[in-house]
Amino acid sequence: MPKRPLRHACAALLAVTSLALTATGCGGTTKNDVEHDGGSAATAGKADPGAATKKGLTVGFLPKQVNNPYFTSADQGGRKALARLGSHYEEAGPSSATDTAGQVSYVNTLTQQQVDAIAVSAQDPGALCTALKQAMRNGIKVVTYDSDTDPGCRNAFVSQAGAEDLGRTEVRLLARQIGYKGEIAILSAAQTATNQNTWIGYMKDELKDPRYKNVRLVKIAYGNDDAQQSFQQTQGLLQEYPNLKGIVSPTTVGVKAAAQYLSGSKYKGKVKLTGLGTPDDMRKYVKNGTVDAFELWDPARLGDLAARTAVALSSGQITGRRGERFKAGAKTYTLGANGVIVLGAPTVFDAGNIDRFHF
Ligand code: RAM
Repeated sequence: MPKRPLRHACAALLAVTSLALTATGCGGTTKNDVEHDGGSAATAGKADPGAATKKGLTVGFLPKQVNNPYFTSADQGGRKALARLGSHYEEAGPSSATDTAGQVSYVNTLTQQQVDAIAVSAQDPGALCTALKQAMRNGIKVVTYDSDTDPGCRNAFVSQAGAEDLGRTEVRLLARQIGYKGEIAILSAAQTATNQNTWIGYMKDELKDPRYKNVRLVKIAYGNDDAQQSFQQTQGLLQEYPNLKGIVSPTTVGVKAAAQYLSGSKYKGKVKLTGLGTPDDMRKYVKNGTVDAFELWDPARLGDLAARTAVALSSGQITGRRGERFKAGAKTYTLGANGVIVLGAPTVFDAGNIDRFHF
């Protein structure tokens, strides 16, 4: 059965109810069906690394949150890459980083629109799975970027940096700044966010090392990638823990709000802050002595790689299995376990280099 009509039929059904779709197994016998590869949902059949790069594809970007400058940069990177490859870009997504139901309905909308691929940053590892599996059954390739789902719910994950490395380096940066002594807290994004929770897991593990024996993690607060909530959570942390020596905030929205609070308070320069921020957001706090150093990758390059991965999947150059290789611009990437593709190492920004970066 040809792909388009089938996908169309499925989409029509989807409009009625996604539960009915699960029961009918719509698309269950097509060659686009998915199989499990001990991890990622690899597409049946072999990858053909020499296959031509398809043009005229439509890739729908679904960020955690549309009005977050980090995702604006990331998705613009995706848009530019798709334009260069002769394909089309769309973006849809919720304005709140805790609107998981909203993300599910955007997956369903993109499925009904019969896009060729979806690039999604998931607010929650499991909540999108039914909808994403349905999309894959309809022949749509699914790439997660920035924040993953459970591996069986997508074909590949484009990770911003090694998750372990990010978690551990955040703790190392902060511990150095507080002289390896005192109470610290984490200001995270949404409580369900896959990426932040993975990094926090490695932060806790790093803290088990004897060199941190005098460092104590007293609280993990959640600002939900909302500027006001993150600001209030920072204020609350300082009220609850007056001896707090440092905060690590692995979210661009959180670290900016925490810097804003600290810089206008008596804690400026005394309570150390690090995390994952954009140079444009953090420049003034580095210059005014609130923040010594923080890190990030280039979000536009992450979006670029997510788009190129989506096109490589749709072109059959990769299927989502470990060891497959594909060319993205000038670089060749290899899929790791569970279909994970790592962008590269993050950059640490401080007063010495921040003016060289603009994003
Ligand atoms: C926020 C989001 C995003 C995360 C960055 C560091 O913008 O939570 O998922 O990767 O921060």
